[in-house]
Amino acid sequence: MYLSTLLFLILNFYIVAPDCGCDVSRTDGDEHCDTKGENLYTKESNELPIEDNNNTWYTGFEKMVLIKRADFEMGTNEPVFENDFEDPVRNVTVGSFYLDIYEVSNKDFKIFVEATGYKTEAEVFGDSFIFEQLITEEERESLKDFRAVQAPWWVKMKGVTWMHPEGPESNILDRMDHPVIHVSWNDAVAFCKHLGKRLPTEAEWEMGCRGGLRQRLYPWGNKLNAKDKHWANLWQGNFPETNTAEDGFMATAPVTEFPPNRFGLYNMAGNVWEWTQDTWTSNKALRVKKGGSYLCHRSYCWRYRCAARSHNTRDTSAGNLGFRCAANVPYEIY
Ligand SMILES: *[C@@H]1O[C@H](CO)[C@@H](O)[C@H](O)[C@H]1NC(C)=O
Ligand SMILES: *[C@@H]1O[C@H](CO)[C@@H](O)[C@H](O)[C@H]1NC(C)=O
Ligand SMILES: [Ca+2]
Ligand SMILES: [Ca+2]
Repeated sequence: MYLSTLLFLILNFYIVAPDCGCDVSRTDGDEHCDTKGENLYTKESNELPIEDNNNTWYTGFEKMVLIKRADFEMGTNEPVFENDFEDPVRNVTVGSFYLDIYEVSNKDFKIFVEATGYKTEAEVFGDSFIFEQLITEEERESLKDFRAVQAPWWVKMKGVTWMHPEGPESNILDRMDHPVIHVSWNDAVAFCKHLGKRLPTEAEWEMGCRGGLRQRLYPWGNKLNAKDKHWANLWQGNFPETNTAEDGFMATAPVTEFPPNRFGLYNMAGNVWEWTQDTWTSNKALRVKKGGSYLCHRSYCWRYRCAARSHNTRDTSAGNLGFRCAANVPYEIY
């Protein structure tokens, strides 16, 4: 009796324990079982003090936060995507800099365009990439020859621009506070430059994302849905068929949504991918983007981790790719 109970427990452990539903079916939409790194989660570790990283508002730039010079551990020793060069963990020293607390919004971008007459690359080229579920069946059918080979849910559509994110008939009037999308790396650089700012380096971006926490998966810690809440605008459901939008958003969310991290930064993970200055590790023609987007689901794009990274060419634009700016700190306050 005793032995059989013990056997039962052991068998059950070996059969059941490795299978929390993540390994067998990674598309079942169960986002609650992040096995990798979850063991690191404790309340205390998610409440580490941010030494030497006091949030201070700088009056020279609106809505930016000062991130003070510090070392931080960049990357991960548990890379999820080997080809993304996420590993290893290494100490990187980042000098003091300012970072926008929000992704650049449509409203911000409109002010820039009105002041400068700037034309984005999507406007110049006449098209941009859009996620197929955001357009009609007829549009999808007519565009079937314009799909991205490795990601057939992306279609290149004519007339898609930051002002018309789902084609000429669409507009942004009811989402001026959402992140600007369909902007290329070159567009992002031009915007930041106009304000006396610049794109963050990848190290700056990742330091901001981590918000003073050491080696956590996300800006808020290791649990995706800590306290049974949604902390970022991601994808819930089976990608790419079903978006249940449990987090409240099918596509982009206002840049002010979801709780900020300890540095006061919003939507570092999710909502839209964000361009950085850096060139890609194995191809200098590509630029690094960080943070994942509202289309990211653990099953195929677990890239809303701070260590995760991806890339695009400098002239690429898409419906899930935006940016925020950084700025240098004047020497007096170093
Ligand atoms: C951060 O703020 C605390 C409390 O206000 C202060 O004691 C500390 O000196 C500050 N640290 C830095 C680096 O400014
Ligand atoms: C980074 O530096 C800290 C402080 O010196 C140290 O404790 C830690 O082990 C270092 N991490 C790595 C990956 O070298
Ligand atoms: Ca969502
Ligand atoms: Ca983001």
